[in-house]
Amino acid sequence: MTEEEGARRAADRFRLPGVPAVTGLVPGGLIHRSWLVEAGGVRFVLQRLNRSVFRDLDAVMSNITVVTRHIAAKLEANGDGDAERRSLTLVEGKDGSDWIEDDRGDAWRCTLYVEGSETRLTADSPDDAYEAGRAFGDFAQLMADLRTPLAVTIPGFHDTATRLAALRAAAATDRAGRAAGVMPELEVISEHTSLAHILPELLASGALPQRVAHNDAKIANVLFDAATGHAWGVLDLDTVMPGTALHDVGDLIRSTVGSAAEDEADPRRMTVRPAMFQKLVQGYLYGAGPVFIAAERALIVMAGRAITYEQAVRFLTDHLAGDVYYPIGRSGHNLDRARTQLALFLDLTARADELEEIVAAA
Ligand code: GN1
Ligand code: MG
Repeated sequence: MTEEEGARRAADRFRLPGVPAVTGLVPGGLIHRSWLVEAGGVRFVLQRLNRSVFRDLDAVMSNITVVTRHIAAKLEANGDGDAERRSLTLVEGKDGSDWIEDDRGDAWRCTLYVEGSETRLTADSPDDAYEAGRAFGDFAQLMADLRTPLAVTIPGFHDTATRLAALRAAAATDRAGRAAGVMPELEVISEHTSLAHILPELLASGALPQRVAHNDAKIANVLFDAATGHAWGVLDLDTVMPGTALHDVGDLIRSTVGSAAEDEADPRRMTVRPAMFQKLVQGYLYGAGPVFIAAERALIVMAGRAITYEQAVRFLTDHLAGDVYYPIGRSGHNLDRARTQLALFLDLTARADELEEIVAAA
């Protein structure tokens, strides 16, 4: 059975308004595999979920249900009837469940495809950066009064110290025989390990509020109106969990402010674009409003550096482990990703004062 046939059979098990046809792959995400499906003239996104990354799918799906219902209820209360575009709409399985398991043990879920939307891998203009910031700022504001506790679906997801320990272990084991080739990268990483502790310590001491964070706040997870460039909302709620808004601000900086894609093969092409940073911060502050407090604002630049650093650590770890977590499209792909993240991290660090001034004026 081909992968596409597997997808078609899985689609059959959801409550769709007609006989489903698989019309193509949805590119982008690194962890799941997604297809476009059409049924009864309506389009859907069908996803085969990565069960080794998300071990408790019931908890993941229950977090998503809690969050999407909360968003829909708030939008409705505000007289904003746009929930289908501004948030995810899950389609039930024929058995009433929110995800299904096929006879091979693969897990699937289905959501409504938002017609007229598009996604971007990076910001092409300062307007894109503003809109991405605003969409995630809105998300923080919408989540601020969510009282239902969310499950921790991946413990330590943004615990940079744990990520560093995994890198050290991967370098020591050197399973793929690649450690000798990444000494300069390991060196740079070890010069900045103190960054790993800042956010966790401030969270633990209560100096930073714990919030519902998206935790994968890259610009690729923003849903844009293809005609106007306006952002409708955010996608990919798999990692919504307790955390800090700064995890999201940091990931937005990582994915939006740089001049190249996260997997650019030539790290010299990755530099900071201050105009993008300015618009991103303005958009975020506008969306989040008073919910985002001064203690958080003071750490925006640091968060961008910390999350970019963490992502470099994660990509380098996977390179050393033999590319077992992030799928690769070419040899050395995870090394390219790690080097390009490090280049961005170093430029964010070199220009931190300039970026602090931009935050102060935003
Ligand atoms: C993964 O699968 P995707 O593209 O949504 C990863 C994120 C990384 C991101 C880097 C569960 O996200 O943490 O920041 O790749 N998701 C998980 O592009 O590990
Ligand atoms: Mg994700």
